[in-house]
Amino acid sequence: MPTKIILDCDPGHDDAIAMLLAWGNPDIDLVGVTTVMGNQTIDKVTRNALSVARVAGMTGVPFARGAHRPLVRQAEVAASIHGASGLDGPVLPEPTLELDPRHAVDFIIDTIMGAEAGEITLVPTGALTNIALAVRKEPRIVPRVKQVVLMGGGVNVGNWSATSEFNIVIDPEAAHIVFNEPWPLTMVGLDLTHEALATPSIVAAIAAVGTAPARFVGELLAFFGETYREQQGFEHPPVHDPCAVAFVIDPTVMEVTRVPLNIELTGTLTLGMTVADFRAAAPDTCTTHVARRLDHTKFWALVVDALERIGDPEHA
Ligand SMILES: [Ca+2]
Repeated sequence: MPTKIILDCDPGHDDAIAMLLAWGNPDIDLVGVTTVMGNQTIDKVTRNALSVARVAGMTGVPFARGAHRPLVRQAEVAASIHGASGLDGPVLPEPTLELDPRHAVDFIIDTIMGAEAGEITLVPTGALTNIALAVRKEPRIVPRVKQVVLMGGGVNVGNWSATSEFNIVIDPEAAHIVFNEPWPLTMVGLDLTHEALATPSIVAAIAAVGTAPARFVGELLAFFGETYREQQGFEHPPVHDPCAVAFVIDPTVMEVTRVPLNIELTGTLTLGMTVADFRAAAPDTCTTHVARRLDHTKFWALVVDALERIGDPEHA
């Protein structure tokens, strides 16, 4: 049985690749895509998600628009990494899918409450605003969720500040809510995703697929690679978000350690830091996990395989 996931995202170059991986992989049943502001405004990332849906030929998947700003703080976008559109590089096709009329928060609640307990996995690859709001509006979702596998944070590594990762630091209060609920939670953070580099051989393997969606990914990686070189000093770009999807598909694609995790809300230098307590064995009550050590070959093989399965939907 494929795993049912809701992908809560802010496309975003790596979010777009996460969508393609989730759609193309046969072990994932993508039951919904929800959007949250982050890499760009909610209008832009929602439109981007629908454009990616068209590129991938996605049908039968509801898309719901979510939070337009963080819980407490002003919205902050990552135009320096993702461009003015949030998905600069390729031509973005006009969306053909209609949005679900519900707010993402209501979509998430309805989907979890309407499914069997333990059926739905949440895969957030943006700020945790929608998930936090859903928990506060309907706390009964918590024991019904199979697990939360999120891209965000990092133990001793940041990208938006010295200590903090973008998805967490733009809405740390939301992250605090999500990390403190007693559901199984795996943080696929920068410790792991900085190993998911799109090296020239990976770019070549994607190009060799030879389809329009693969060319789209190639154009995304070209832009993302350039901004990551200029802004973050990376030779090849780390492709964060599909790592979280890959973990749901195949947990052996990375190593995961159970450890207490919490979010710094008051630090003057460390706001939004994901603090891991490695001092002793994790207590039995601990439900948080951190991912480290990616199987690079296995991960990228999943991405290429998904693109091969998606094929050329516009020309099918
Ligand atoms: Ca993202």
